[in-house]
Amino acid sequence: MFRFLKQKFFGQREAAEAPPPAPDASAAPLTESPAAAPASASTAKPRPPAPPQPPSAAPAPAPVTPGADPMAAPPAAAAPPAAAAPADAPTAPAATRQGWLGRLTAGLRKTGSSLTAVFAGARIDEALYEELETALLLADAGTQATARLLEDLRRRVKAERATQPEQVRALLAAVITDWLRPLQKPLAVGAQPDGPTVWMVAGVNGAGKTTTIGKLTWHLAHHGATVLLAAADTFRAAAREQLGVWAQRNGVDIVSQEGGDPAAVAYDAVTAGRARGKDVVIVDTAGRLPTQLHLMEELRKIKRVVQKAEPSAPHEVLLVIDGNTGQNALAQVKAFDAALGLTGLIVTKLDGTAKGGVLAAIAQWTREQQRELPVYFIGVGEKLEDLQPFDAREFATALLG
Ligand SMILES: Nc1nc2c(ncn2[C@@H]2O[C@H](COP(=O)(O)OP(=O)(O)OP(=O)(O)O)[C@@H](O)[C@H]2O)c(=O)[nH]1
Ligand SMILES: [Mg+2]
Repeated sequence: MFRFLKQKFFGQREAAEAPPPAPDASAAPLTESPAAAPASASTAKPRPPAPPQPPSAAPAPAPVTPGADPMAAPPAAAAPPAAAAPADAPTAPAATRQGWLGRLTAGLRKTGSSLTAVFAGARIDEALYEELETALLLADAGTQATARLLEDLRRRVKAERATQPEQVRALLAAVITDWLRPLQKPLAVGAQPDGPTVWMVAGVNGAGKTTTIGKLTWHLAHHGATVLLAAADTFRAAAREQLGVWAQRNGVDIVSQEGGDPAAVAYDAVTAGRARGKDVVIVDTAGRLPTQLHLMEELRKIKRVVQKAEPSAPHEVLLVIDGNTGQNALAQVKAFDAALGLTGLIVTKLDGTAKGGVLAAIAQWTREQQRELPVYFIGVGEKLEDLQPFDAREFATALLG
């Protein structure tokens, strides 16, 4: 899920396999009333996360409660990771992963079934490619990505001498996997020698920013990372309270301020994060449309001020996109990137009516720009385990079966 780069995390795999900090946290839907949180808590510590194991700890003797940790790997038969290598946080156990994939598959079914329907009893002819073109365009893949995908498919069909539509379907899954693979990358924690890793999170209203931050915080805390949240959405009390609920639920610090300047909150948070020795500071920002120029300017200011607090920060500028936004998602990527210089994306709500093809369009855009813009996570629901790292092959499989 994450790529931990600091020495303190090496050997954290055992800690990550311990039961989660709160027994109900893994399954709790995010419908908790924001009113349950203190309005402007500076520190919320009712439920401290599981204490990290010392780096040299032997494999945890405590039994792993099946299903208790959505992110823990199955008990490892393999040796612990080498002390000198960066620690990749384990992925979910097979059962959880399966459930999550099921939700992704169900979410993408509309697109998937229209793509797979093309292969039902079809012959491999021009009509098949035309139908595939229509299905990909309807899935929001965009004209250029669609053309490139079909070009690659034709090439592979020829090279493989495929004669059955089923073979073409498998080849299309491989084509889509390869197309999306450049978007796949773990999110790094601790790349800089000292001070916290700072992530700034932006997006349009209701995209899922705060919820995603809450989920990320839980997963980070669960892997032994200390987190501080910055409620740089200072306009709405409900926004602060919503983040406060997450801070409380995860037992992490939050810097929040009634009214006031979002950039000042972000500055305070980064400074406090360093002073308190936190591993990660996550800055939540208010939703905004790229057309609201003064609000986009405010985002730029938050970024500048974060840089003042810590010259190497923000280490990630993440855009959260609602997967249901279709082609407009690409417009959002371009606009927020122009304003902020994005380093990564998180696509939420792929359990809804999202068609999924927009990831192909984003992959096309990153190729055109000759740059890297990973989709670090995708969200397929409101539970903690519904946020998972993006995996190109899984995604293509969910689309095409
Ligand atoms: N179905 C589904 N709902 C989600 C997902 N992620 C977030 N949500 C829901 O989307 C709604 C909006 O989420 P927020 O996290 O408040 O969105 P936001 O971007 O912080 O919103 P603003 O701060 O108002 O701009 C909430 O009801 C979340 O529970 C997801 O992956 N799937
Ligand atoms: Mg929010």
